Amino acid sequence: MVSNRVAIPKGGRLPAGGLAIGVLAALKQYGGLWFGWSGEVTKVRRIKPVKVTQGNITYVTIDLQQQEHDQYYNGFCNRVLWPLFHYLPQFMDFQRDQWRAYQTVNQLFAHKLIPLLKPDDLIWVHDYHLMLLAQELHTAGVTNPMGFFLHIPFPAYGLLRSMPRHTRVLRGLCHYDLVGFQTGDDLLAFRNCVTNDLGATLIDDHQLEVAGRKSRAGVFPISIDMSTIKNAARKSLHTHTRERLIKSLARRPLIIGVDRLDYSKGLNNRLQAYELFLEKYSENRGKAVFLQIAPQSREQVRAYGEIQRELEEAAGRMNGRFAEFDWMPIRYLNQSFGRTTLIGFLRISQVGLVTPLRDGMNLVAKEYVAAQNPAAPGVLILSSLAGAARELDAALLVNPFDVDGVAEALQTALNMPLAERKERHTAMMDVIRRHDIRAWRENFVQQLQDTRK
Ligand code: ADQ
Repeated sequence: MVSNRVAIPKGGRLPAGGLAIGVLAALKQYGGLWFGWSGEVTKVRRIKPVKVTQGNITYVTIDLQQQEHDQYYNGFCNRVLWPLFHYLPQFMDFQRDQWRAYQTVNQLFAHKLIPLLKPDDLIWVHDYHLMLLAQELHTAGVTNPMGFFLHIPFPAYGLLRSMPRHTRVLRGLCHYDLVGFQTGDDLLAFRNCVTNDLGATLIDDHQLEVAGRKSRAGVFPISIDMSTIKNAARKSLHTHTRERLIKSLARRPLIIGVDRLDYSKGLNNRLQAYELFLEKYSENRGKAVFLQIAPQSREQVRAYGEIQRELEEAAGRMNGRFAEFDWMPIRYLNQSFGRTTLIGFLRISQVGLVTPLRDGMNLVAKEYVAAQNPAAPGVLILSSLAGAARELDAALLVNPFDVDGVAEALQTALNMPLAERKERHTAMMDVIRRHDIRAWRENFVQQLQDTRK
């Protein structure tokens, strides 16, 4: 496995990020090597990568230098690719130096990875940071099968064209033997882009050819490890944090949101919707409690600092406006929690509020469903613009830009009869059980192996 950042678990704690959680769950199954950035930014890079083995996984990491970190990671990755691929071009800020750094770091990864490769290795690369890696490895003569999985959405051609160097990125992607997406929409957009931009020939629904090189492209919706969530939910029943939260609620219904603090997660619109909900359905004042957990991420990118300030203001204003001496409408936390605690919080919430403006998949939506007590499940309110909505269509689907619609959905969710809650929950559990993290990994690896033929 290769990804920008390698997340070595420390004391049972994982970083708050879907990629790390998905990759780790998949690696644990059969073991393997995970290569990428250590998270350290140094003046002078250590010559030898650092190697750590835990159980059946070996983690090999390299450091980035300050300029690479600024221009590749904070620059081209998070100021260009991330906003554009999430259909939010207003946050895009392209600079040529950043593109050059993106190329250089992809080369660096190739260069450091090559000595670690064995002839029969399958190479599975993750996410938008490393779209040129296969090309670099090919240039260096590596012939192992190479697969790529995009964790975020793939934009429509009309939008992708607004990104300078998009043709180079598309060409880079076509060097992979297999390119995987979260949903059919992403795959369709990709096929459309490569035919329009590179003149690719579509051989069939899954194969394409560019400049004499054949690749496969398919849909592999990422999922969760159901047994891990179920165990965490069971363990959480005996935790002190759960008791404290229940006590603090004093039988009031809990609405929960759990997201990395990111403008793509629609937190501003979500807070507005909750405020409107309290305004319109005043019987919920003094009752409903909204717990929004949003650990900070990418603090060095300006847009993230701005959204953080906006959210603090919105939460403060709402509490100032509606709070009573013994009730606060919103509890807004920038903290990360251990898995058991977090899953325990999801389990006791009557409503899971997941309303990104765009999301590749959104694992929190699936975790919320899996964490519920089947005898009295809560209701998932889910953005129709999250990849997860393609599978979890038994959730209450909302458009996150329609603030009135989200406020209405909150009212519907809190008043939904038990029979309907159970019916929706069962339907969603059936999907998650059939397509869990194991299915994601096995389908991808099987298809990557098939490309050897
Ligand atoms: P993310 O954008 O990080 O992932 P998501 O899929 O929701 O989004 O995953 C977040 C993960 O971090 C979840 O497992 C969640 O439980 C955990 N988490 C969030 N906040 C936490 C907190 N405060 N404490 C502890 N854990 C926390 C990217 C894409 C998604 C895609 C995933 C996987 O943006 O669309 O679903 O990769 O492909």
